Amino acid sequence: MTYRVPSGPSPWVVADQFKPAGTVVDVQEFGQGNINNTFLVTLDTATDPHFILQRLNTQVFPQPELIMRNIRTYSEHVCQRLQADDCHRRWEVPRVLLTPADQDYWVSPDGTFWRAMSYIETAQSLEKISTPTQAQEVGYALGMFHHLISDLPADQLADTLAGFHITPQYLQAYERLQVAQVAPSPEVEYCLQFIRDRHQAVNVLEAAKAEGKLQLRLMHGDPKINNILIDTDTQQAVSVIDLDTVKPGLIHYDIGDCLRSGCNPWGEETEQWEAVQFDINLCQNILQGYLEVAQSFLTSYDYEYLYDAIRLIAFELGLRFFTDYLAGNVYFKVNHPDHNLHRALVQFKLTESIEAQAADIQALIQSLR
Ligand code: GN1
Ligand code: MG
Repeated sequence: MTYRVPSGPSPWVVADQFKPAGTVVDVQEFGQGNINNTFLVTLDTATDPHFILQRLNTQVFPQPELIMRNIRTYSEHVCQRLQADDCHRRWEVPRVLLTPADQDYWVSPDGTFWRAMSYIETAQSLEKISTPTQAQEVGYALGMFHHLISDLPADQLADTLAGFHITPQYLQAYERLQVAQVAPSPEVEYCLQFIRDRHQAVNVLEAAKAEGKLQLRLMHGDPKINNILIDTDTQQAVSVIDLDTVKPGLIHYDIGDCLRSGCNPWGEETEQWEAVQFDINLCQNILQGYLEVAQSFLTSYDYEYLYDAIRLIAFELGLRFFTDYLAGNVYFKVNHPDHNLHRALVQFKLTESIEAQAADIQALIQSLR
């Protein structure tokens, strides 16, 4: 992805603030993130030759220091749990790197917010799933992530992004916009109608939460497939990265997000939005991998709302992209002015395909219980 790096200090200068053991020999833009700016830093050392440097988007995350506190609480807990669990598979937790003053972030004189995290070697993320085994591993990774925090009380972490995944609030934000200002086109009309037809159904998870059917737990918040690392030797999942939105929420947001991203073989950035479909076979593999670990802590209400979560989070992301398109692309990074419109169309087509397969997806969930 090519995008504008905002003004501020050079990442080469910032990398030195985290006092790495060696000399910085390379800094490259890294990953596909839509919000923060991420760099891979290379050092001239034999051990730990890389680390991840990120400039956090403080428009989106107004209290980034709370994010760092959450990540540290999360990783301390998970590292202890991994030792106690005597896990037989490789599982890695990204570590926060500190400055010489023992700070978990560095703020530049002009106010930009930076942090550094360890880089997990011999592992890579996927942009698209191409085999059933990869799908199973993606599901396992999310299950393992939820398992490892299932005994950390939700109130131990701060809410660092108010309203995140609260679908009715995204709908309200959309409705507040002056949609009349946008140039009419068949694609825009399709999105407007798509949202009009579904605005009644956005409350399903929040209502279940309010009724006490779904519990507030800790979640990842963004477990799309490129935030899951697969070991390049064993092809097994070894980590879930991008911990910015680890905070109280519903695990259904995570399950929905993982499936909307994993079961779209075209990928969320495809130009061929009209072709996009939800692959129910991949859904089966992901859910099997997930339930291998998660079965032990899911309630029967949790199962009851799985289908709704899959449909809703795809729709919600489409709504978020379309709202940002209408608002002038102020939240998600874009390569061109219609980028968020195209992304919205992809998610809406995916939602349509999920809805068309509702009975089969429900039957699949039933068969896995
Ligand atoms: C954003 O920044 P990134 O790419 O990790 C967004 C997610 C979306 C995702 C879609 C904080 O994640 O909610 O699902 O884009 N993160 C935030 O690719 O809004
Ligand atoms: Mg993210």
